[in-house]
Amino acid sequence: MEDRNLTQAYEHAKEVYGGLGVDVEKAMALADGIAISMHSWQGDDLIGFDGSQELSGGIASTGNYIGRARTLPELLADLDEAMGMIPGKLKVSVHACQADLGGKKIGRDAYTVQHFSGWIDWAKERKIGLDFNPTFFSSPQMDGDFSLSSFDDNKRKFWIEHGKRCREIGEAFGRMLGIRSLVNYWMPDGYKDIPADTAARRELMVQSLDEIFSAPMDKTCVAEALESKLFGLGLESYTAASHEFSLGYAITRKKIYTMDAGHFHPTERISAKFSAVLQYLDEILLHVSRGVRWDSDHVVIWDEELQSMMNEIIFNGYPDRVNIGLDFFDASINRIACWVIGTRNTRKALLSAALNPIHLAKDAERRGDYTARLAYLEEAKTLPFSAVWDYYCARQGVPVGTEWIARMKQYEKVVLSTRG
Ligand code: RNT
Ligand code: ZN
Repeated sequence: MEDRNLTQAYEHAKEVYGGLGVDVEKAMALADGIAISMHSWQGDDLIGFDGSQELSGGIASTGNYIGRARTLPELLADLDEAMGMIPGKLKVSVHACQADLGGKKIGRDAYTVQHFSGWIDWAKERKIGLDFNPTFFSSPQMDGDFSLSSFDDNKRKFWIEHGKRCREIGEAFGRMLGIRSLVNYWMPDGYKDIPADTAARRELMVQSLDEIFSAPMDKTCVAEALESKLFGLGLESYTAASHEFSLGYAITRKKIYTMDAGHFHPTERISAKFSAVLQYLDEILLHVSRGVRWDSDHVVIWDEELQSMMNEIIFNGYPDRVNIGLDFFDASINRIACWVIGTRNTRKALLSAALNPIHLAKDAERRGDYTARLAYLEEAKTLPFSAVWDYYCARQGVPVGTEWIARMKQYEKVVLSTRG
């Protein structure tokens, strides 16, 4: 903390916030301690290392920027580089297709924690937790775009086994790292055009999920989440695991419900839904993303919706019930920068929420004084937030402001540009 300007600006901000009844130190500690689960697949365009060549399942990563991580060591090095520029508590979310099979041909129905030992060693050294995701796409075992609701008994069974393996791997992650692992189930299963039978697939999907989750697991090590979706590319007319389907499943089976910011109609905002679904669920998982006109998974920027999401978590006291995961993938710009921008922004929005003197607006609301409520909400937007953010970054030993850009460019020159 040598920069005197930084410290002076911080001291001033502390006074301003203090005058409004906000304890800046407490706010920084709160925002710093909330885990953000960084999605590993920003680094490899979701190609993985288990032999799949291109993405299926109605999702897409567009762009051809240099430096895609082609191996696990490359991906881990890139994650390290990004994490050195991001303040606060992190986890990393791994996809099953990122297994390290050591050149062997192994089906996804036979993956074990051994195929992720490289991930575990890496996470252990950094004292971070790992979340996990089955990969129900990009595989010759898919029945078109169907997995758990395939009418083909063999294919469906294959994917059920994959689903079981993934919980086992998650449980092992949790046990070995001492931090609970969240395993997020997302299946693309759906139709491009109008189905004749909308029930059959969903009945199979419920049966398959129930079978996957039938074995008892240590809840302190693993928890499972189910992600809903409106539609995917080429799957416009019908998605088996729709919102109502997944929410109902999560409530009745005591699972976590995953809400992806890009999975709803463009005018819907998931931030508006947290306090509704949390009346019935213990926990939810967020996939923080940014859809531009469709579920395009653009890099998360500090926009109104990101701030609203983090406000909902902080203002309602939900840090222990809302798990924050990121889910975006842009291959058209430097992938390290994508992680840094999106994750720093999420942390920034958390800190901004924690610093908001929301008690003033809440008190006004209780009194029925909606004029004062609006005034407080608006004045909060121009409080000296950036002075606290910069100070916080400096104190956590990560670059302040634009400093990280030169570092990212240097890594691109020395490391990324050498990749074929
Ligand atoms: C797809 C879902 C899902 C994936 C990840 C990679 O629309 O959002 O979460 O993005 O599994
Ligand atoms: Zn998602």
